[in-house]
Amino acid sequence: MRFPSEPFKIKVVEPIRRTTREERERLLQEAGYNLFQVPAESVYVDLLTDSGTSAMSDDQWAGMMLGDESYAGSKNYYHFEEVARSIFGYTHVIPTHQGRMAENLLFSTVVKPGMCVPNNIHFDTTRANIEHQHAEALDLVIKEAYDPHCDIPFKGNMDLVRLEETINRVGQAQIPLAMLTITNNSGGGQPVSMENIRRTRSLLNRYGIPLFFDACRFAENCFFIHEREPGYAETSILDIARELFSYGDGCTMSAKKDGLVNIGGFLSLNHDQWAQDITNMLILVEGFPTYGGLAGRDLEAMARGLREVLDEDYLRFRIGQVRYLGELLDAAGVPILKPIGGHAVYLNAKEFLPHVRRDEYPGQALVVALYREYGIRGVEIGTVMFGKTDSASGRTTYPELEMVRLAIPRRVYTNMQIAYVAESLIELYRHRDRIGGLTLTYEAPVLRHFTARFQELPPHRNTG
Ligand code: P61
Repeated sequence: MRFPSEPFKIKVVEPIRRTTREERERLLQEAGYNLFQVPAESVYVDLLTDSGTSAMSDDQWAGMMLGDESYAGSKNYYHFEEVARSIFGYTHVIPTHQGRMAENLLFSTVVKPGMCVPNNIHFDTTRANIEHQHAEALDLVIKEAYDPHCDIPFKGNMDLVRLEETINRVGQAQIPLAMLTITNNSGGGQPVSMENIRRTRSLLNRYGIPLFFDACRFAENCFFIHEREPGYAETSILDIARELFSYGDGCTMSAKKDGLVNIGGFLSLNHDQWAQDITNMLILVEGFPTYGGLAGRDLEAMARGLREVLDEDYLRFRIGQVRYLGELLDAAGVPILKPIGGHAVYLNAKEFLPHVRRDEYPGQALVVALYREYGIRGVEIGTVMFGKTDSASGRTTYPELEMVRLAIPRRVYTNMQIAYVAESLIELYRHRDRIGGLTLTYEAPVLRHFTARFQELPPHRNTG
């Protein structure tokens, strides 16, 4: 089957409300044309994120009823620890309320001012948490990752030549760890191959530098290895995951993605001294080590979710549903990033709206138009999220890619809703010349995309 059907049936439904175009127009104005500021109940299909938006299974909900809310030594922690060890294989398992806290604890413990942390591409919270330590977050993905048309199987791979150059340039003592984000979210949800991971590991070994995974979407990455990498077609997803993590020294995890939960995360690692320092900090800012900012029931749901996500039928459907949307769009000529990612389809906003100048935020303009016309919410992953304006010179640095991400929540939408999204976008693409750009009227100093405000520029301003 090219697009496998759902390997589940629906037991509970949440009604969604249709809104009128006038209502959406008003909401957009009130939100300063920032979709993060629009109430979710006024969104028809919400593709803002796949993070924390999964539908949990009946088994996970049943587990919630078995929550042991003891302050210390909750049985759910031990279950979660056992599951995490059986997949990731690292000695210490430290729960946190979500991914960025795992990042914060790790980096505040091991990263010192002036140091450098290479990654394929850092996600924005990872970058922000490293920069918060006055260190450099360096992106070293292979150059093909920046070509939206280059259709290769492992576009999330690390550029090993540049990694070695970096080590020689800054010195190994200045690199407390290197990271690999699997799949590479900011580069289009693209996987990293086992071979690249193995080679990254052996390069880092030569310099004694630890390797950590940003493991948010590890199961999706493992599925791509299963599907695409020679030698893994007969290997189970669990065994692929075990091999993959065996090349690392630890991982940070937002379980809101491939943990199939609405809240939760963790940090897992082998280094005893780091783990002790991190645990001391955890107690200060998050909670006791056997709950780490979560309820016992959340730990139970996470333990069960981590097992479920490795199911091959589930992953085949999951990756297939994202591919279904991507292929409908591609067949109609809508410009998307190739190949189609694991958790999302990424629209190429530069090609979708060639008449909107870069400094008029084509990605954000597309997000606004998609909501106004069809009630669909996507997220800009481009200049608003990653661009930087220098306050002294007023000059903006632009990221290489200008994208709109349509992230598909796990087990939430039916393929009819996905088809609605495709039809809407195909229609919007036909009328793309009616869409104008935006001007930025407010930005916060960090992670500006959450609270930025915009004004619309008149349509056709740049169409000549
Ligand atoms: C997302 F607009 N991702 O993709 P936390 N690493 C990676 C992530 O994808 C990630 C985190 C770490 C989100 C949520 C999100 O500005 C934004 O559990 C590869 O969210 O703390 C999160 O995990 C952090 C969306 C986060 C954003 C920050 O939609």
